Amino acid sequence: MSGRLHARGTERVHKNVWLEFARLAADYKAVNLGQGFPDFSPPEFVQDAFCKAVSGGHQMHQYTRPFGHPPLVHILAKFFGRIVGREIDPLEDVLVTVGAYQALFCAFQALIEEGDEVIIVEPFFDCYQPMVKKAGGKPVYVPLRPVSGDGSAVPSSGDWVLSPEELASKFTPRTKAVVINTPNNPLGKVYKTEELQVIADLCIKHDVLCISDEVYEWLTYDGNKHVKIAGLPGMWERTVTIGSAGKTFSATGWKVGWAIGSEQIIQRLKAMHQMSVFDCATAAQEAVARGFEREYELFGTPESYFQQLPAMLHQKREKLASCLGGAGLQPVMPEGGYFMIADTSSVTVDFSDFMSTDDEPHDFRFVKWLIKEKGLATIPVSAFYSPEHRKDFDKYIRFCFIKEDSTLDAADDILRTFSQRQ
Ligand code: IK2
Repeated sequence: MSGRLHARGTERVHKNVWLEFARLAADYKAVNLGQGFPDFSPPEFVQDAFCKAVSGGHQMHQYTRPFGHPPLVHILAKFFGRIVGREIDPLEDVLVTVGAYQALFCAFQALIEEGDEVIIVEPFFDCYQPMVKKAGGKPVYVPLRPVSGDGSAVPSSGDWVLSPEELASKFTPRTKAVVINTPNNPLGKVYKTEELQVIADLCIKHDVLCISDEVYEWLTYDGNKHVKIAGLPGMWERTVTIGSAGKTFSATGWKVGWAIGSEQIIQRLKAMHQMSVFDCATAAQEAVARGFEREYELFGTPESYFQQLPAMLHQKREKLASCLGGAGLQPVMPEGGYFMIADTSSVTVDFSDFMSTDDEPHDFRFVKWLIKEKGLATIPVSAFYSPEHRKDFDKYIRFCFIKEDSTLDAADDILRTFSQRQ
């Protein structure tokens, strides 16, 4: 096709890890620990709120306020204001989006210009890269690196750290933003205040933005606490914090997300939102608002879903880690989120009969083999890295553990065959 008939940055849309591996998982009817969504229902209080919304009169079936349904922006401002210890203006500082995904899209399109450099910490949720490029920006990558212990302890996502010197070396006069994701997908790392402070100091020193993807903010384990970089001194006015009701209330199909930040930044994102979707689904926003209102009242109590969900996931995390360990796939214990990566090095597989190309990274081949030969779907971790660092991390694959125990048991049955050798 003539170059005049399309725009740059749209050519590789079909090469998407989610499309590819969801299709394979479905074709092979695999036990699915691949894509990150629960295979159980959201809590009853939000389901009830949704039902009430759709049966409660005509307004819930019509457009609501374009930048966010009023009850939702009010409770988000109140909730997050309490966490970061500042007054958040519901009408100016909050934008409701079609999932966190659209919040990310609006942020990159609204804030990044041709030639801007954007520092992305690896591993990263894969859409950051094409979104930055589509906005005309240049992604600059800096990986979290595992610090090796003495081998006695179970590896943890906390062992993966950012070198302050390496990060500092990536800043140039063209740097516009730093993108972080805590708790991290796929690793599960929960950044500590000291680590965020290093990033914050550099953002302030170089006068750059921080885009902080916090969709797994309620899911932390072993006493690890999620910290919002927007709450650190000097960061509110330069940070966009992104969240997801899909991850918060186990309802990924509702596609409700948000961006929170200073009015000066959020008004730019609102412009992109207005040019793209304009308005989000009313009933879903109403249900999410009711969910947050309940959680606001119950915050910190055992009845809170924000306590119950991580408690349930903690058990699932232990279960999966023990299955993986038994199969010789050394897990990296996540401090947060609902994914676990595991090292495939000690499992020897003969790929020669597999429909993979020779230049394909090891983890892609491993996952294809696992789906086709063993009926277990996972995601290759090198998909969360830049081309320059992909090879260094292609021994890992990612498992999702927000699944029914019966699904985890089915995965365990498959993994047990590993210890009996392929
Ligand atoms: N940001 C991160 C870090 C995410 O993980 C997601 C959702 N991705 O989950 C798919 C997977 O990794 O298997 C998003 C943003 C997007 O969130 P939402 O669903 O609210 O658009």
